[in-house]
Amino acid sequence: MPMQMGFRWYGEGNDTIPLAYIRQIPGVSTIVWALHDKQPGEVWEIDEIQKVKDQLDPYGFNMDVVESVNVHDDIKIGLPTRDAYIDNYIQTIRNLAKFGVKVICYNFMPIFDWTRTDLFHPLPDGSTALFYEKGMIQDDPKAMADYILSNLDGQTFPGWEPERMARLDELFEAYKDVTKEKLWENLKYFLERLMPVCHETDIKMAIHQDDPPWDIFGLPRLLVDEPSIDRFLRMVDDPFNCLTLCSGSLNANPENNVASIVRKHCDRIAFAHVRNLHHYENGDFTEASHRDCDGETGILDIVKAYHDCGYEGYIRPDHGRHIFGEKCRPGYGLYDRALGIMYLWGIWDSLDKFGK
Ligand code: DNO
Repeated sequence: MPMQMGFRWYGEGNDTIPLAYIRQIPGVSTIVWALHDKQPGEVWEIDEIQKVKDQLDPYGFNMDVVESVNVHDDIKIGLPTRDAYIDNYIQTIRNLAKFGVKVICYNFMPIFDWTRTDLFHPLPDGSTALFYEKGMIQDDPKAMADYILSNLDGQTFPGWEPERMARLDELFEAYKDVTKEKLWENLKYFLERLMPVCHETDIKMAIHQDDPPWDIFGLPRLLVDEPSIDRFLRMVDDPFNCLTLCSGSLNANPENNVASIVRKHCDRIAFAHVRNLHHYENGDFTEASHRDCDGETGILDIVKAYHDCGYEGYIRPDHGRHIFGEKCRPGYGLYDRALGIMYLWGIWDSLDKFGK
C-alpha cells in the first residue's frame, strides 16, 4: 500500500473549497477535518461527528485523520482541573473511534499555535504566501494576535480562538511558572492517561512539532529538533504515541534534517505534513511551492525517505501559496495544494516505477 493522501478541509460553511473539487484532485482518499467551533476541552459529540461523516460520504472520502483535537491550557499548565479535561479528551477519542478515526493530530504549544508575521506576503511570481519575519516576534504578543485575527475575516482558525486570544494577559500569567521541564512532565502525564484508550480504540495520538521550532514571547516550546523528538518518543515509548512530522515547522530551523528524522522514526510517524520553505540570510523565511528547488527544505529527500521506509501512513500537502487570484484561508487554498499533491505523487510514482 502506498502513502495515503489527505487534504485539509475546514468544514461546510467554514471553507471556500467544495468537496466536489477536492474529489477531482488525483489520489485523495482522506479529508483531514475537525469540529472547528469546539473550544479546547469540550467533548466532540456523536451527532456532531455524524454530520461531518454525512457530508464526506457522498464523495467517498474517509475521515481517518482529525487535525486537531486541541488540548486545553489547564492540561499544559498542569492545573488540578486537568483531569476533568483529560476525561473529556478520552470521551472524544471514544466518540471518534465509532467513526473509524485512526489518527488524532494535536500540538502541545503554550498559548499560540503556528505563528507568522505576514499571512499574504507578495512573492516575485505575483502570488502571496505565509511569511515569518524574525525581528517582528519579540515582545508584543497582543499585536501579533490582533494581526492574525484581523486577517481571518471571521473564519475560525484552530489555535487562534478569539475567546482565548481575548484572555492573553491571564494566559501569560497562568503559564509563568511553567518551565520547559514542567511542560515535558505535563505532556507525559497527558499521554500516559490516554495510551490505554488509544490501544483499546486503535487511535494513534500524533503530535505536531512547534511552529516555529523555538521559544516565542518567553513561552517554552518542546518539539523543535531531532533530539527533542527522540526524547518525546522515548518518554512514552508506545506505538500509539506518534508524530505528525511537519517538514515546514521543523525546517524553519535550517539545521533540522527532516529526511533523517523520517528514516530514524518512520514507524512512529502516523501523519506527514509536507511543505517547502525558502530561507533568507537574516533568519526570515517564506513558504514556497512544493517543488524541491523552490526552497531549501529538501522535499525530494524527504519523500524518498518515506518511500524507502515503505511508509503507509497518512500524508498531506501543507500550506500552499495563494495563486490564480484565489481568495482563501491563509495557506489553505485549493490550487497550490493541488499542485503540491501532484508533485508528491510524481515523486512517489517515479520511485515506484523506476526504483531507487
Ligand atoms: C498550521 C497547522 C497547525 C497544526 C496544529 C496541530 O497550518 O499545521 O495549526 O494543525 O499545530 O495541532
